[in-house]
Amino acid sequence: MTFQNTFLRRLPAFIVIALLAAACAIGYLHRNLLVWAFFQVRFPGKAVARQGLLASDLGGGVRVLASGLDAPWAIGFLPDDSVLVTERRGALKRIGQDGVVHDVTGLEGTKAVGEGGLLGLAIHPRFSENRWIYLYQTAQAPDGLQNRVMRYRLKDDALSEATTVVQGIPASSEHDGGALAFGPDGRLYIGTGDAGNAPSAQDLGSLAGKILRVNDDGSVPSGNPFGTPVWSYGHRNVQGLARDSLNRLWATEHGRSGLLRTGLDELNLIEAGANYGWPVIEGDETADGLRTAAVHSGSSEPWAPAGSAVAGGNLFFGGLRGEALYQAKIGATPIPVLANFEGEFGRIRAVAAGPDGKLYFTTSNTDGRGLPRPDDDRLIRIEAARFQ
Ligand SMILES: [Ca+2]
Repeated sequence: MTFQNTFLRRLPAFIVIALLAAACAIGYLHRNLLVWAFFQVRFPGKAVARQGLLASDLGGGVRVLASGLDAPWAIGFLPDDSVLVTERRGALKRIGQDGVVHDVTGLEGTKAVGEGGLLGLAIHPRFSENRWIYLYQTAQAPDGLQNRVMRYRLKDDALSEATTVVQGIPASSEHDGGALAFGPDGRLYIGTGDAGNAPSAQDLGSLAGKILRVNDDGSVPSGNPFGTPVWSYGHRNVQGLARDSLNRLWATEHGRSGLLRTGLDELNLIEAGANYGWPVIEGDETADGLRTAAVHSGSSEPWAPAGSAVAGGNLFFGGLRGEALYQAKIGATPIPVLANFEGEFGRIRAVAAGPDGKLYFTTSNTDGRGLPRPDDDRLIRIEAARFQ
């Protein structure tokens, strides 16, 4: 047998091996795309959101205020209208209305693992007097990861006087919650996640899978339904809290993601002491003593809902997997949901209503689950009045 014959007989195997190697190399180079494609798989079921506006419908009403951010998670406004932005890997930025990005120094202890890291942000209602800001942070505790709420004094782009306000919120690489918002009662509301342990959402002794209410020093206010920080329970992963014009509290919540059942992302109207059902009921299921979602995504087009804000009669929330700025018309029953900017900016995380009456949101394409554009991630300002 000649060398040539052997080579020709083995040629098909060589070609198969070469093709496999090329496929692996291309797959590795485009791993973000493969992850994206996997997460874009749609499942059968009824889609809830209708198509809303495109950026072009707003004409010049869309302005990129800052670019090059690193997985921004939450935004808040200072009295001078500059925007504080948390970045999940642990940095805090202040962005002026001129678009200049300033580093805020003095923040330590962030443990960015999976969905955990530097998450929510709230600015004290009397910030002008006390200069207090609140941050929701995943950190290392002696017995593992924990989520905690820290209070800092912010002056001249530096943090000082670190104070732990709430600690011992269960943490994990997934379902870390992270929403922070002050209520009209001056109390701090905190959205947590089940940290991957679903039964903990029903355990009133755990801070996982809850909405908490505390005083600005972390103590338990009189009037809390269980005499603990727990305000409501049975939540899977609360990442957005917003008040409407009637001072009602709304929470966005991620539904399950799995191969057999996915989506059922929820918007819930929150009342003290109520049980929102996870993991006993999901979506529009009902059961005695459990609250059903005000509206949910269905399973065919999941939202993965994040930060939220109310402007006019609309509650806006960011869609990570849905890649849209969702708009829930909360004055109507049933609540219609529109998907604005669908696919135009990629994943959308933080949403907040500015003191200037405009709406601000951030993209989340550098969080490891998206396809970053060259100038991602971005802080974008839009004219809220354009939305009906
Ligand atoms: Ca629920």
